[in-house]
Amino acid sequence: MAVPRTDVLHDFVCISNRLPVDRVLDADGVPEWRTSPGGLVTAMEPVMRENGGVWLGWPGVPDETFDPFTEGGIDLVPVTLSAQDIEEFYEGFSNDTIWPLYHDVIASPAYHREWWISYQRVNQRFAETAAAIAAPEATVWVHDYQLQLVPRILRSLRPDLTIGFFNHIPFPAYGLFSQLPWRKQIINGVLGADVIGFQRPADAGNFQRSVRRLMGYETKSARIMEPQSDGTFRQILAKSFPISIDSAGFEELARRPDVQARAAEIRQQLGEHKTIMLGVDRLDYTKGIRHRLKAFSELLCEGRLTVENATLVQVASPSRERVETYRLLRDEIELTVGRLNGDYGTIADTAVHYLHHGYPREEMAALYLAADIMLVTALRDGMNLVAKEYVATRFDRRGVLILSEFAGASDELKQALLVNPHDIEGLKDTVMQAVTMSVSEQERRMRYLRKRVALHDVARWSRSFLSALDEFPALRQPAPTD
Ligand code: GDG
Repeated sequence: MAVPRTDVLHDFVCISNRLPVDRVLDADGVPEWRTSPGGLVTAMEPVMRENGGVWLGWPGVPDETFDPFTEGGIDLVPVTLSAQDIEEFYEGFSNDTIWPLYHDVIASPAYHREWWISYQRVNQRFAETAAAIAAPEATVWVHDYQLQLVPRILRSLRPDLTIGFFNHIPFPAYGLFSQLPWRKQIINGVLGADVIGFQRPADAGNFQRSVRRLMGYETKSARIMEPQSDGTFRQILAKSFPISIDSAGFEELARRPDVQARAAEIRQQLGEHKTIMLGVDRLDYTKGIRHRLKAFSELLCEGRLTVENATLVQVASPSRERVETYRLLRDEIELTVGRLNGDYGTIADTAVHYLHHGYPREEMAALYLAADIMLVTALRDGMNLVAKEYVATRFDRRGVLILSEFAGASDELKQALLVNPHDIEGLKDTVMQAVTMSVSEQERRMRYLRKRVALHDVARWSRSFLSALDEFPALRQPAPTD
């Protein structure tokens, strides 16, 4: 295994809570690293390859310390987290406080002071590690809601660095954000960055409003003016940089003969003549899986769809299984799927094919290719890469994307059938519109969608964020007081 050099400092450092690897046992029971799926990995993998640099994060194994290593061509620097850190910082503050709060309190956020203490401690550790491996005047790109205090700590340790922060999830309206007992500390933590990126303009707007309300700082369009002790202002850029996917890579995957053969096989196994609907989500309450199942079940109940002519494939990849809300959600979804299949299934036809697994990328692409209708019904979602992946895969210009207006992707993918997933009648009508959509309309919509996703890919996303950071030295000159 190649080992990145630790005796050299790095010009580019990417930091996220999780490294993009999992520790698995090989056939002989020997542990090895395997690249893991997920939104952030999908987005950052090509960026890291292009820019070189190191990725710093937790390798997914509690209480174990690992030396830096290289996997899938990316140099990785592991940060150690204890079992207690995982419980309090990760499962607690990150996923049971910030995650539900930032997703419009779809589930109730829990506020615990000991989780907050742990969050501060772990953020300090990440920042100190980054400070130790970054070259003079290096660029550091910090990712996501688990690490909102890192930019400020890093700035105080290493004022020479250029620091970017990207928030992959929504940023809530002030009326919700203001619930957080540590709201000022979080805003101040993020403001340590030079450039702060959000998925949607609305997220950036919400953040700026919180800055004005809580800190009293002035904002001028995308600029935030942070007063300094000498009477000058430090400028911070806070705006939207909508994330995307490796569009060409997805199309290439979809064009592979083995992937196409697999798509044909899936279609054949599910029933050639059926309308195949697909949902692909982490099993998360933000994704609107329950609303989707409700709409589908009512369509079956009303006879607008039958199990002979339609089926729903729901991939629900396991997620955050130690967090209580997620355990309850899983129980609820599985009960609903069981009922639905019991009520409407026959020996020959299954209403819902529920798959609680993670799959290789090839299988995901084959599923996208096999699906007539892709259902993205998130109640709140930063972007939703699945919507973009479906579009990128459909080089045949067939298929219909049903997309929630509460997913960031709806800002760009206007030719999808946009829905409010809370409106079950509206959702049902939209599903029926998709079922009956002519091939020519599918092609017309898909052509627009594909153009957008091809042009605005992940490389463009990272280039625009990194060039905003590159331009920053000029902005760092204190603005005169006027
Ligand atoms: C967060 C934000 C934002 C899923 N199951 C499997 C698998 N996946 C891949 C999908 C997709 C990714 O995981 C999921 O990305 P999403 O964007 O849909 O959602 P989150 O995980 O919640 O991501 C989100 C994103 O960060 C990026 O900024 O868009 O709003 O919540 O790429 O394909 N991949 C494989 N097997 C699976 O079983 N291989």
